[in-house]
Amino acid sequence: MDKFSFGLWTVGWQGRDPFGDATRPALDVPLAVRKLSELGAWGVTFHDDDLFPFGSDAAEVGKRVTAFRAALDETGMVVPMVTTNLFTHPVFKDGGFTSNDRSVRRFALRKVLRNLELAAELGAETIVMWGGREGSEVDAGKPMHAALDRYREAVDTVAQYSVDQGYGFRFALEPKPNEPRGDILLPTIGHALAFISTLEHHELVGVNPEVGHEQMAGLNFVHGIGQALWQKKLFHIDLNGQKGPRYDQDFVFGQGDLLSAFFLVDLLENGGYEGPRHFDYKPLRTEDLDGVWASAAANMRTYQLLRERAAAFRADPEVQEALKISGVYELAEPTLNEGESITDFLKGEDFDADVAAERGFGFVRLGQLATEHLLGAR
Ligand code: GLT
Ligand code: MN
Ligand code: MN
Ligand code: MN
Repeated sequence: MDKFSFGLWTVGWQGRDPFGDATRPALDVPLAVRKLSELGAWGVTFHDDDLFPFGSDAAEVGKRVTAFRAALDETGMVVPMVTTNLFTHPVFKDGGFTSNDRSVRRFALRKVLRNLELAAELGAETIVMWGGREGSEVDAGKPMHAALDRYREAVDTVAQYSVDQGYGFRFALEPKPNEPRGDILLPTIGHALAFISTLEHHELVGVNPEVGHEQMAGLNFVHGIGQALWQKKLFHIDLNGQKGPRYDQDFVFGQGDLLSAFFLVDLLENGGYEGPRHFDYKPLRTEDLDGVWASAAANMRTYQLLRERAAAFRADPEVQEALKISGVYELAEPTLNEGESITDFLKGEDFDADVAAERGFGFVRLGQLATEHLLGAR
């Protein structure tokens, strides 16, 4: 079975935006679980506040969790990932882990630590941390040195607690360059990977990159995912669609840069990623409830179609020949011979730069073959 999962906040989005009110009613959580299961999803993910309103008492939490569990048991849906909302309540307006207000930082850290128990009870393996409010608009107000110290302190504390309690979680930081803050800390995959290398528990922490977030920064998502995989840090992924550097569009997967989505699926399927195919999108504000379910199904359908197209691309003998001409197999060979000494290497060899410069790499043909497979023309 495909490991397709959805955040409860995705289909549950009511269409409220900075300019307009909700266009859809609130969605009942157990109903969303049943509906997603019917459509072929394998799992659901959530923020604490998606399941029970901020500030709920123990009785309310118990009631909501019981109803949620009943829907999970009935459908066989799993909860592979859980995350904590440190962005909606006004108390987090200057951040959670990195708020300049120390009392807010202590509250935020407790909120995350307390959410771990529920995540463990529900069998989650991954904890996502999206620091949407960790950032600033005024550079003088958020010195990076102190803010990153506090960020590191928080992530290390949470990871340590998971170790102490024997939860066995892995943590995935989700980068985003901006929105809702003018600038967000750990804005790209690269920033997050560099930050992770400074952590006490770096081995437990990876990334949860989102298609649209890297594209908002004008970056190549496929390359970012390629590097995260290479560093064995792709712990989770948020799939959606985005049309270039502008506001966070959260379109259905594929309904943005489709060619990039094709190469992404090719990479996920062949590059050793075994985690959930998690959709973090927003059903358009123009849609009614039928449109919400149609959009959820569209994410999964597009992923499957792209996987089929990518497999056909890989299996095509003409593609294999084009890959050879382009030097793709050659790139996998180490540049030095096995055991070759640098001194020997420096002696040089027959090489004519002008002759080597005549080589055409044939990348356009390769790109065209991909486009034709994507279009179903081959
Ligand atoms: C929020 C954000 C997403 C994150 C979610 C996890 S919450 O909707 O826009 O990109 O993945 O906290
Ligand atoms: Mn996301
Ligand atoms: Mn987004
Ligand atoms: Mn989002």
